[in-house]
Amino acid sequence: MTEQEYRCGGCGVVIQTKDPSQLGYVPPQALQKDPEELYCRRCFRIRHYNEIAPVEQDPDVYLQKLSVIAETDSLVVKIIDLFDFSGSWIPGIQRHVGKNPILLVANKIDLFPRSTKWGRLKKWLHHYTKELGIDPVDILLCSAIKGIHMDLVVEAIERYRQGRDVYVVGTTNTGKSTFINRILQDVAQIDSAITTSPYPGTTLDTIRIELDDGKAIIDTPGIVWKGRLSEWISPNDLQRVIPKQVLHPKGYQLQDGQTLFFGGLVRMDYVKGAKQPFVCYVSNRLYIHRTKLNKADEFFQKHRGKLLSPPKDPSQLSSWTRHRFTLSGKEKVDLVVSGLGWIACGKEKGQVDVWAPKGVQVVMRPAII
Ligand SMILES: Nc1nc2c(ncn2[C@@H]2O[C@H](COP(=O)(O)OP(=O)(O)OP(=O)(O)O)[C@@H](O)[C@H]2O)c(=O)[nH]1
Ligand SMILES: [Mg+2]
Repeated sequence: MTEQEYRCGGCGVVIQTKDPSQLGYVPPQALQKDPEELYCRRCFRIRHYNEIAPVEQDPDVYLQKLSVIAETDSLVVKIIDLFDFSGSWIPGIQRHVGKNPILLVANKIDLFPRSTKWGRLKKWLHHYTKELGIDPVDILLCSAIKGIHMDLVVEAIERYRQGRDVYVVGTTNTGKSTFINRILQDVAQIDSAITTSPYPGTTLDTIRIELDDGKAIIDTPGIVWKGRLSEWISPNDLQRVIPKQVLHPKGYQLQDGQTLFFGGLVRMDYVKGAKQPFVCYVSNRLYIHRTKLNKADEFFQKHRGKLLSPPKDPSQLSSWTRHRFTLSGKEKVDLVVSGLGWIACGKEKGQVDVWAPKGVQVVMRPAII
């Protein structure tokens, strides 16, 4: 057997012993150990030193890997990051997975405030999933990291897989590998087999974990979707943008002619309308600054990269594009900046401009909470 046939148990990449600067490197003596327990140098560093190891990915390669699923007979578990619902979708997922049933698992519920009405949220998910043209066999809510509702998820997987393989799919950073690790830990008492990290693009190839019945649960590399702000910012800045704790929403009563800055990443102008609340669901570590709209440009020029950070280095991000929204006053809506969070608006009529780096998705949706 050549060394090329070994794969890293942490990220799925092919193992090599020739070039320490390339992916998949292990020192030659490592090959003498159990090949099932090989971890590449990148995984070793992420796991033991929390090192940041971004890899430039070609989105098409990962989409091709996903398309293999269409030729199998399996259950597809699609992981959604509930904090970033719109950034969690793989466009045309049904095409990629063929006729295989999809079980939708909304992860990271631990970030949602305790007052969340879960029944209502589930209805919201059903509605949106339908609108996106997907008909999952079921929708479940969980937190892989905290182990919330994982028993129900495992039960549902057993029920729907009917003796077939299980593919776990999703965009980057939704928690697929954490989810599989949690299942392995709960069901087989195996400790953290797959590498996870706070940065997108951790898993590099499919990782197959055999089940007792000869079938497998398969981790897949996250699909890269550049509409998310989190795909554009540096790993250091990301630490202030991706929430780790339950969200403490910050509410502002705004008059028209007022502006909110979200660090130096995004800006929201309340252009026109009656006084109303705007509640921000973003990482607790992200600084929000309120100022007057007519002073906002000047304020930004003066404080960007300092008070208004992240980004620490403003030149890293593309310039802002304006997204204009009309609040109809009929229903409660959220303005979502993919990868950053959302702003729940009040029920007054109005006009809002959201400025976000070019390419980042900004949308309006009926309120999630
Ligand atoms: N708050 C919270 N964070 C989670 C949860 N599950 C995973 N995470 C975090 O999300 C980040 C990404 O987790 P991974 O498991 O590496 O995500 P992935 O989908 O495998 O990512 P790729 O391999 O890049 O596609 C890590 O920082 C995890 O700790 C959860 O239930 N709640
Ligand atoms: Mg992963």
